[in-house]
Amino acid sequence: MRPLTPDPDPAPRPAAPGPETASGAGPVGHTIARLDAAALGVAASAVGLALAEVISLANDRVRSPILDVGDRVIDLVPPFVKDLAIAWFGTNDKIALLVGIGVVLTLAAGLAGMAVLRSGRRWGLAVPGAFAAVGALATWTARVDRPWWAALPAVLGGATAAIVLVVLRRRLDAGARRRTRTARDEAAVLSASAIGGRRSFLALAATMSGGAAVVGFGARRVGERLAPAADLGPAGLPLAGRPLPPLDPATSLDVPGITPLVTANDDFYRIDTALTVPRIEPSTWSLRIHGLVDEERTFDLDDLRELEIVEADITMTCVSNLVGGGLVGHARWTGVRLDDLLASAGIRAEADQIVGRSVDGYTCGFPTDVLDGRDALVAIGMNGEPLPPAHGFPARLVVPGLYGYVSATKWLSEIELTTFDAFDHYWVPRGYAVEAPIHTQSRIDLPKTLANLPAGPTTVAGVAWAQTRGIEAVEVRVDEGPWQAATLADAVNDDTWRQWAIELPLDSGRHTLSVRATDGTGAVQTADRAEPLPSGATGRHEIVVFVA
Ligand SMILES: Nc1nc2c(c(=O)[nH]1)N[C@H]1C(S)=C(S)[C@@H](COP(=O)(O)O)O[C@H]1N2
Ligand SMILES: [Mo]
Repeated sequence: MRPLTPDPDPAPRPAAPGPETASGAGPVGHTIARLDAAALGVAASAVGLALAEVISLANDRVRSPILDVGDRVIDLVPPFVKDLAIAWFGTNDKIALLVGIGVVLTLAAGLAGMAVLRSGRRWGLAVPGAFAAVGALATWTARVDRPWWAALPAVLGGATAAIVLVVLRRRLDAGARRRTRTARDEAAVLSASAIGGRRSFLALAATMSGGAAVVGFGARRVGERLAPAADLGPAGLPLAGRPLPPLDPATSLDVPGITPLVTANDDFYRIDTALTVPRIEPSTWSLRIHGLVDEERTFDLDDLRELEIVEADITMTCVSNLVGGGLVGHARWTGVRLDDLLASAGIRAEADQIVGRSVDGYTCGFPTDVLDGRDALVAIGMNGEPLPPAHGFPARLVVPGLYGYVSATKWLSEIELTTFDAFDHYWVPRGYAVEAPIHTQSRIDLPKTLANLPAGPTTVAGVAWAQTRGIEAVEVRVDEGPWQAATLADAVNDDTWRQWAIELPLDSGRHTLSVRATDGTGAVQTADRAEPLPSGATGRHEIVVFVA
């Protein structure tokens, strides 16, 4: 409801044009003016931002200021904030960021509108000017080089917002003058025409904001539609020269509800710094291998097809995975061996770091030591399909035994041979470790934590991983009882997680179940707790259950 309190000071005020008039019309006029001003700010900003989205459809080098500001926020937040965001929102962290930006923008636009009303027109224009400047700066400071005109959407959007602000404010001023005139005829601020004028202003502002939102979101949808298809063309995903046999059934346990050995592409966790998934036209894609090499090489997809295509079963893990968390998944990858590719360029003796760079400027970096015969791949297929866009189409790195942030560059565009002295990969200046081998970990997936169970035998099951070392044993204990050996599914290889299960008799009461794994070197998973930052979480997964 609109505040209908009578004005306690109905004395007529001098009619002076400008902001003072609107905000000086007594408490009622004052409230009205503030809301009008906020609506003015929001409408002008919405129109400017929507225009920016439309212009950014022109081509993929002209950038959306909102998305670029989001990208810079991702680059600038301290890593603990990133870990918190992942902990709170999981893979929805990007949606949370966009919603956050939307809320901040709306508040800023509303406050800006109010500031415009209080100060002169010139100051008011500083607000869209600042929006445009922040957007342009975000575009120009991207991780990849951008032409100056990449920021045109921000600049033109800002200019449009400024124009809308001026025009709407004229309208608002006219309305305010009308109201003050009626106030002079006493019955005042609440006269039908004043409210009517106000209503029509608010309706106009709301219509503009709503229309702009539809256009802006519509432009994004159109942009997604225009994106090149993640399709390897009529030839499809090449088949491996010597395909791997289908997985032996003995590598999976017959336990209902156990985490499947192979993670479906749609269920595979996704972690990256890309607010919008980079979409790459496969016919224009190429991979450049350069730096400390004997001969620089460039491969397009057809060139890769000419090389020996291989398959490998590799479990990937994110350094941000909490003990017991879900940022781990397993796939059968198709691609070319990294050692083959690099051998074709010739690695110079000084090189000790292999850097993978993405089309969006993300970098990973890992030691040349991993060229030790393990199945490090430039992958183009995941579980028999081309890589899905979110997982790096058309090509990515996959290196067994290393956390994804140091090894698994998606949307791969360059591999550079360099030294650790000369280059820090993306997460290093943000506090993460330079080198990051995966810790031995085990997870209880059944029963769920805090489950209510009937007394008697209970199946406890899950997965354990120690890529490159393999899993030799998994043990479970109830409360402080003895460690009991779980049954293991057959191992696929040392780079693949292993399912485990055990049936335990549980008596009634509250119990803590703990798990620990032993890797192929005989080392038992540490009980020492560590946070993901800087080199991955450690400690044992424990769950609590209630037995009736
Ligand atoms: N281009 C790019 N590649 C990237 C990242 C990224 O932010 N950008 N994140 C890495 C991290 S931290 C992980 S854990 C893996 C996750 O791969 P997935 O999303 O396919 O599971 O990708 C890696 N590759
Ligand atoms: Mo990660």
